[in-house]
Amino acid sequence: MTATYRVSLAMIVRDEARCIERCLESVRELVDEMVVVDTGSTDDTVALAEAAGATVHHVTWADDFAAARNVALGHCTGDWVLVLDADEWLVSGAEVVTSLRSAEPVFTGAVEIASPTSDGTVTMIRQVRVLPSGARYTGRIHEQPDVIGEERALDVRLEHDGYLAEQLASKAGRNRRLLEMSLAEDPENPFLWFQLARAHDVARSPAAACLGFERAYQLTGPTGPTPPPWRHPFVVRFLACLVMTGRTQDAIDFAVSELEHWQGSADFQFMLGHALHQHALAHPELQPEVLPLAEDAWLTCLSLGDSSLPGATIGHGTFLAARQLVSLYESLGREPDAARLRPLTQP
Ligand SMILES: [Mn+2]
Repeated sequence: MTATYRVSLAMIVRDEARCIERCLESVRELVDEMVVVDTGSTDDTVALAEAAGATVHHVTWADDFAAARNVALGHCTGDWVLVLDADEWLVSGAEVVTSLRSAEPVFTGAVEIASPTSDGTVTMIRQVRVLPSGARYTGRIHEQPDVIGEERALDVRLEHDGYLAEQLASKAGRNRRLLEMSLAEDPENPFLWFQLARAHDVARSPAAACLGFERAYQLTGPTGPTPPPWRHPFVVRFLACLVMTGRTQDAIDFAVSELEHWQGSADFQFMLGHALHQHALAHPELQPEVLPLAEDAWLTCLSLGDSSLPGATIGHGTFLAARQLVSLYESLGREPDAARLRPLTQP
Protein backbone atom coordinates (compact mmCIF):
# COMPACT_ATOMS: atom_id res chain seq x y z
CA MET A 1 0.00 0.00 0.00
CA THR A 2 1.31 3.44 -0.87
CA ALA A 3 0.81 6.04 1.78
CA THR A 4 -1.72 8.68 0.87
CA TYR A 5 -0.90 12.28 1.53
CA ARG A 6 -3.27 15.22 1.39
CA VAL A 7 -2.67 18.32 -0.73
CA SER A 8 -3.84 21.81 0.27
CA LEU A 9 -4.02 24.92 -1.86
CA ALA A 10 -2.95 28.10 -0.04
CA MET A 11 -3.59 31.60 -1.34
CA ILE A 12 -3.59 35.13 -0.06
CA VAL A 13 -5.89 37.52 -1.87
CA ARG A 14 -7.16 41.05 -2.03
CA ASP A 15 -9.68 42.36 -4.56
CA GLU A 16 -9.24 39.48 -6.99
CA ALA A 17 -12.81 39.21 -8.29
CA ARG A 18 -11.41 39.57 -11.82
CA CYS A 19 -9.44 36.33 -11.64
CA ILE A 20 -10.03 34.22 -8.51
CA GLU A 21 -12.50 31.78 -10.07
CA ARG A 22 -10.12 31.04 -12.94
CA CYS A 23 -7.38 30.23 -10.43
CA LEU A 24 -9.48 28.05 -8.10
CA GLU A 25 -11.21 26.18 -10.95
CA SER A 26 -7.83 25.27 -12.44
CA VAL A 27 -6.82 23.24 -9.36
CA ARG A 28 -10.06 22.42 -7.54
CA GLU A 29 -10.15 18.79 -8.70
CA LEU A 30 -6.48 18.24 -7.83
CA VAL A 31 -6.37 19.28 -4.18
CA ASP A 32 -8.06 18.15 -1.00
CA GLU A 33 -8.79 21.63 0.32
CA MET A 34 -8.49 25.23 -0.83
CA VAL A 35 -7.50 27.73 1.86
CA VAL A 36 -7.86 31.41 1.01
CA VAL A 37 -6.74 34.18 3.34
CA ASP A 38 -8.33 37.50 2.50
CA THR A 39 -6.34 40.59 3.43
CA GLY A 40 -9.14 43.12 3.06
CA SER A 41 -11.05 42.74 -0.19
CA THR A 42 -13.82 45.23 -0.88
CA ASP A 43 -15.05 43.48 -4.03
CA ASP A 44 -16.71 40.05 -4.45
CA THR A 45 -13.51 38.05 -3.93
CA VAL A 46 -14.65 36.33 -0.73
CA ALA A 47 -18.07 35.32 -2.08
CA LEU A 48 -16.52 34.04 -5.32
CA ALA A 49 -13.90 32.02 -3.42
CA GLU A 50 -16.51 30.44 -1.18
CA ALA A 51 -18.75 29.68 -4.14
CA ALA A 52 -15.81 27.91 -5.79
CA GLY A 53 -15.37 25.71 -2.72
CA ALA A 54 -12.61 27.49 -0.79
CA THR A 55 -12.49 28.05 2.95
CA VAL A 56 -11.89 31.75 3.51
CA HIS A 57 -10.11 33.23 6.52
CA HIS A 58 -9.49 36.90 7.20
CA VAL A 59 -6.42 38.76 8.42
CA THR A 60 -5.71 42.42 8.91
CA TRP A 61 -3.15 43.47 6.33
CA ALA A 62 0.11 44.39 8.08
CA ASP A 63 2.29 45.34 5.08
CA ASP A 64 3.92 41.92 5.22
CA PHE A 65 3.41 39.26 2.54
CA ALA A 66 5.26 36.52 4.43
CA ALA A 67 3.11 37.03 7.54
CA ALA A 68 -0.09 36.73 5.51
CA ARG A 69 1.16 33.66 3.62
CA ASN A 70 2.13 32.01 6.90
CA VAL A 71 -1.40 32.53 8.23
CA ALA A 72 -2.66 30.69 5.14
CA LEU A 73 -0.10 27.89 5.59
CA GLY A 74 -1.12 27.63 9.24
CA HIS A 75 -4.75 26.95 8.24
CA CYS A 76 -3.79 24.18 5.80
CA THR A 77 -4.32 20.62 7.02
CA GLY A 78 -2.61 18.87 4.11
CA ASP A 79 0.79 17.19 4.08
CA TRP A 80 1.66 19.18 0.96
CA VAL A 81 0.81 22.78 0.15
CA LEU A 82 0.50 24.22 -3.35
CA VAL A 83 0.86 28.01 -3.23
CA LEU A 84 -0.77 30.10 -5.95
CA ASP A 85 -1.64 33.75 -6.47
CA ALA A 86 -5.08 34.70 -7.72
CA ASP A 87 -3.69 36.09 -10.99
CA GLU A 88 -2.19 32.69 -11.82
CA TRP A 89 -3.77 29.48 -13.03
CA LEU A 90 -2.59 25.95 -13.73
CA VAL A 91 -2.18 25.23 -17.44
CA SER A 92 -0.33 21.91 -17.36
CA GLY A 93 1.05 19.36 -14.94
CA ALA A 94 -2.20 18.38 -13.23
CA GLU A 95 -0.92 14.80 -13.01
CA VAL A 96 2.20 16.01 -11.18
CA VAL A 97 0.06 17.76 -8.58
CA THR A 98 -2.08 14.64 -8.21
CA SER A 99 1.04 12.50 -7.83
CA LEU A 100 1.94 14.38 -4.65
CA ARG A 101 -0.68 12.22 -2.95
CA SER A 102 1.72 9.29 -3.10
CA ALA A 103 4.93 11.30 -2.51
CA GLU A 104 6.37 11.63 0.95
CA PRO A 105 6.55 15.38 1.78
CA VAL A 106 10.34 15.52 2.07
CA PHE A 107 11.21 17.83 -0.83
CA THR A 108 10.30 21.26 -2.17
CA GLY A 109 8.96 21.77 -5.70
CA ALA A 110 9.59 24.60 -8.17
CA VAL A 111 7.09 25.17 -10.97
CA GLU A 112 7.31 27.16 -14.21
CA ILE A 113 5.42 30.44 -14.41
CA ALA A 114 4.74 31.99 -17.81
CA SER A 115 3.92 35.70 -17.75
CA PRO A 116 2.67 37.53 -20.83
CA THR A 117 3.88 41.14 -20.77
CA SER A 118 2.37 44.22 -22.35
CA ASP A 119 4.91 44.25 -25.19
CA GLY A 120 3.53 40.91 -26.37
CA THR A 121 6.36 38.69 -25.12
CA VAL A 122 6.13 35.89 -22.57
CA THR A 123 8.72 35.61 -19.80
CA MET A 124 9.40 32.44 -17.83
CA ILE A 125 10.52 31.99 -14.27
CA ARG A 126 10.74 29.05 -11.92
CA GLN A 127 9.50 29.48 -8.38
CA VAL A 128 9.12 27.24 -5.38
CA ARG A 129 5.37 26.70 -5.00
CA VAL A 130 5.07 23.14 -3.67
CA LEU A 131 5.92 22.92 0.01
CA PRO A 132 5.87 20.27 2.72
CA SER A 133 3.35 21.39 5.33
CA GLY A 134 5.93 22.66 7.84
CA ALA A 135 7.47 25.26 5.55
CA ARG A 136 7.03 28.98 6.26
CA TYR A 137 7.81 32.23 4.43
CA THR A 138 10.12 35.11 5.26
CA GLY A 139 10.21 38.59 3.69
CA ARG A 140 7.80 41.52 3.79
CA ILE A 141 7.73 41.59 -0.03
CA HIS A 142 9.08 39.11 -2.56
CA GLU A 143 8.79 36.64 0.26
CA GLN A 144 10.65 33.34 0.01
CA PRO A 145 9.63 29.99 1.49
CA ASP A 146 11.87 27.64 3.42
CA VAL A 147 13.30 24.95 1.20
CA ILE A 148 12.78 21.65 2.99
CA GLY A 149 14.80 18.77 1.60
CA GLU A 150 16.05 19.11 -1.94
CA GLU A 151 14.51 21.54 -4.42
CA ARG A 152 13.06 19.66 -7.39
CA ALA A 153 11.98 21.10 -10.73
CA LEU A 154 8.40 19.93 -11.28
CA ASP A 155 6.83 19.67 -14.72
CA VAL A 156 4.01 22.02 -13.73
CA ARG A 157 3.22 25.21 -15.60
CA LEU A 158 1.24 28.18 -14.36
CA GLU A 159 0.22 31.17 -16.37
CA HIS A 160 0.23 34.62 -14.73
CA ASP A 161 -1.38 37.74 -16.18
CA GLY A 162 -0.39 40.17 -13.43
CA TYR A 163 2.23 41.94 -15.56
CA LEU A 164 -0.27 43.01 -18.15
CA ALA A 165 -0.68 46.75 -18.21
CA GLU A 166 -4.31 46.85 -17.16
CA GLN A 167 -3.50 44.91 -14.00
CA LEU A 168 -0.45 46.92 -13.03
CA ALA A 169 -1.85 50.21 -11.87
CA SER A 170 -3.71 48.86 -8.85
CA LYS A 171 -0.86 46.93 -7.22
CA ALA A 172 2.28 48.60 -8.49
CA GLY A 173 2.01 51.49 -6.03
CA ARG A 174 1.55 49.16 -3.07
CA ASN A 175 4.52 47.00 -4.10
CA ARG A 176 6.79 50.01 -4.53
CA ARG A 177 5.76 51.31 -1.10
CA LEU A 178 6.55 47.95 0.54
CA LEU A 179 9.91 47.81 -1.22
CA GLU A 180 10.73 51.30 -0.03
CA MET A 181 9.83 50.28 3.53
CA SER A 182 12.07 47.23 3.25
CA LEU A 183 14.90 49.34 1.84
CA ALA A 184 14.58 51.78 4.74
CA GLU A 185 15.31 48.81 7.03
CA ASP A 186 17.96 47.25 4.80
CA PRO A 187 19.35 49.89 2.42
CA GLU A 188 22.38 47.87 1.28
CA ASN A 189 20.34 44.90 0.05
CA PRO A 190 20.95 44.57 -3.71
CA PHE A 191 18.03 42.15 -4.19
CA LEU A 192 15.60 44.78 -2.86
CA TRP A 193 17.08 47.41 -5.21
CA PHE A 194 16.68 44.92 -8.07
CA GLN A 195 13.04 44.36 -7.12
CA LEU A 196 12.37 48.09 -6.92
CA ALA A 197 13.94 48.48 -10.35
CA ARG A 198 11.76 45.65 -11.69
CA ALA A 199 8.64 47.34 -10.28
CA HIS A 200 9.54 50.48 -12.26
CA ASP A 201 10.46 48.34 -15.29
CA VAL A 202 7.12 46.53 -15.48
CA ALA A 203 5.37 49.87 -14.95
CA ARG A 204 7.28 51.10 -18.04
CA SER A 205 9.43 53.65 -16.23
CA PRO A 206 12.87 52.64 -17.56
CA ALA A 207 14.74 55.70 -16.25
CA ALA A 208 13.54 55.06 -12.69
CA ALA A 209 14.33 51.37 -13.21
CA CYS A 210 17.91 52.22 -14.24
CA LEU A 211 18.49 54.04 -10.94
CA GLY A 212 17.53 50.89 -9.00
CA PHE A 213 19.56 48.60 -11.28
CA GLU A 214 22.59 50.87 -10.89
CA ARG A 215 22.27 50.81 -7.10
CA ALA A 216 22.04 47.00 -7.16
CA TYR A 217 25.10 46.88 -9.40
CA GLN A 218 27.08 49.19 -7.10
CA LEU A 219 26.30 46.84 -4.21
CA THR A 220 27.22 43.62 -6.03
CA GLY A 221 29.84 44.51 -8.63
CA PRO A 222 30.29 42.28 -11.70
CA THR A 223 28.77 38.82 -11.82
CA GLY A 224 30.77 36.40 -9.69
CA PRO A 225 31.29 32.65 -10.03
CA THR A 226 28.03 31.65 -8.27
CA PRO A 227 25.48 34.36 -9.00
CA PRO A 228 22.06 34.34 -7.29
CA PRO A 229 19.06 33.34 -9.48
CA TRP A 230 18.01 36.98 -9.91
CA ARG A 231 21.29 37.91 -11.57
CA HIS A 232 20.20 36.78 -15.05
CA PRO A 233 16.98 38.86 -15.14
CA PHE A 234 18.95 41.72 -13.55
CA VAL A 235 21.53 41.78 -16.34
CA VAL A 236 18.97 41.36 -19.12
CA ARG A 237 16.48 43.96 -17.86
CA PHE A 238 19.22 46.46 -16.93
CA LEU A 239 20.41 46.22 -20.55
CA ALA A 240 16.87 46.63 -21.86
CA CYS A 241 16.22 49.71 -19.69
CA LEU A 242 19.54 51.33 -20.62
CA VAL A 243 18.62 50.96 -24.29
CA MET A 244 15.08 52.27 -23.68
CA THR A 245 16.49 55.43 -22.12
CA GLY A 246 18.84 55.98 -25.06
CA ARG A 247 21.96 54.97 -23.11
CA THR A 248 23.16 52.57 -25.78
CA GLN A 249 26.87 53.13 -25.10
CA ASP A 250 26.34 52.37 -21.39
CA ALA A 251 24.38 49.27 -22.39
CA ILE A 252 27.18 48.05 -24.66
CA ASP A 253 29.85 48.73 -22.02
CA PHE A 254 27.81 46.86 -19.40
CA ALA A 255 27.18 43.96 -21.78
CA VAL A 256 30.87 43.69 -22.65
CA SER A 257 31.74 43.59 -18.94
CA GLU A 258 29.22 40.75 -18.39
CA LEU A 259 29.80 38.93 -21.69
CA GLU A 260 32.05 36.24 -20.32
CA HIS A 261 29.42 35.16 -17.83
CA TRP A 262 26.24 35.39 -19.92
CA GLN A 263 27.28 34.74 -23.53
CA GLY A 264 25.42 31.42 -23.42
CA SER A 265 22.11 33.13 -22.67
CA ALA A 266 19.89 33.94 -25.66
CA ASP A 267 18.23 36.67 -23.57
CA PHE A 268 21.60 38.34 -23.00
CA GLN A 269 22.63 37.99 -26.66
CA PHE A 270 19.26 39.32 -27.79
CA MET A 271 19.64 42.47 -25.67
CA LEU A 272 23.27 42.87 -26.73
CA GLY A 273 22.12 42.76 -30.36
CA HIS A 274 19.37 45.26 -29.55
CA ALA A 275 21.83 47.64 -27.83
CA LEU A 276 24.26 47.45 -30.77
CA HIS A 277 21.48 47.94 -33.33
CA GLN A 278 20.02 50.96 -31.52
CA HIS A 279 23.51 52.40 -31.09
CA ALA A 280 24.13 52.06 -34.83
CA LEU A 281 20.81 53.72 -35.63
CA ALA A 282 21.76 56.67 -33.38
CA HIS A 283 25.27 56.91 -34.88
CA PRO A 284 24.99 56.20 -38.62
CA GLU A 285 28.74 56.63 -39.15
CA LEU A 286 29.29 53.54 -36.97
CA GLN A 287 26.94 51.28 -38.90
CA PRO A 288 29.53 49.45 -41.04
CA GLU A 289 31.36 48.47 -37.87
CA VAL A 290 28.45 47.92 -35.47
CA LEU A 291 25.65 46.35 -37.51
CA PRO A 292 27.65 43.14 -38.17
CA LEU A 293 28.10 42.83 -34.38
CA ALA A 294 24.34 43.11 -33.87
CA GLU A 295 23.85 40.50 -36.57
CA ASP A 296 26.36 38.20 -34.86
CA ALA A 297 24.60 38.56 -31.51
CA TRP A 298 21.20 37.67 -32.99
CA LEU A 299 22.66 34.75 -34.99
CA THR A 300 24.15 33.53 -31.71
CA CYS A 301 20.62 33.66 -30.24
CA LEU A 302 19.40 31.30 -32.97
CA SER A 303 22.27 28.90 -32.38
CA LEU A 304 21.62 28.90 -28.62
CA GLY A 305 17.83 28.48 -28.67
CA ASP A 306 15.56 29.73 -25.90
CA SER A 307 17.21 29.82 -22.50
CA SER A 308 15.88 28.14 -19.39
CA LEU A 309 17.50 30.66 -17.06
CA PRO A 310 15.27 32.68 -14.67
CA GLY A 311 13.43 35.47 -16.47
CA ALA A 312 13.97 34.01 -19.94
CA THR A 313 11.70 35.36 -22.66
CA ILE A 314 10.17 32.82 -25.03
CA GLY A 315 11.46 33.62 -28.51
CA HIS A 316 14.78 35.31 -27.68
CA GLY A 317 16.55 32.20 -28.95
CA THR A 318 14.04 31.52 -31.73
CA PHE A 319 11.36 33.58 -33.48
CA LEU A 320 12.04 36.98 -31.88
CA ALA A 321 15.73 36.83 -32.85
CA ALA A 322 14.73 35.69 -36.36
CA ARG A 323 12.39 38.69 -36.66
CA GLN A 324 15.18 41.09 -35.67
CA LEU A 325 17.49 39.54 -38.27
CA VAL A 326 14.85 39.60 -41.02
CA SER A 327 14.16 43.28 -40.46
CA LEU A 328 17.91 44.01 -40.32
CA TYR A 329 18.47 42.15 -43.62
CA GLU A 330 15.51 43.92 -45.21
CA SER A 331 16.93 47.31 -44.18
CA LEU A 332 20.27 46.34 -45.75
CA GLY A 333 18.70 45.01 -48.96
CA ARG A 334 19.90 41.48 -48.20
CA GLU A 335 16.76 39.78 -49.46
CA PRO A 336 18.16 36.22 -49.80
CA ASP A 337 19.22 36.29 -46.13
CA ALA A 338 15.84 37.69 -45.11
CA ALA A 339 14.05 35.01 -47.13
CA ARG A 340 16.14 32.26 -45.53
CA LEU A 341 15.11 33.30 -41.99
CA ARG A 342 11.49 34.29 -42.63
CA PRO A 343 10.23 30.75 -41.92
CA LEU A 344 11.72 31.03 -38.41
CA THR A 345 9.79 34.17 -37.48
CA GLN A 346 6.60 32.36 -36.43
CA PRO A 347 6.28 31.32 -32.77
MN1 LIG B 1 0.98 38.50 -9.82
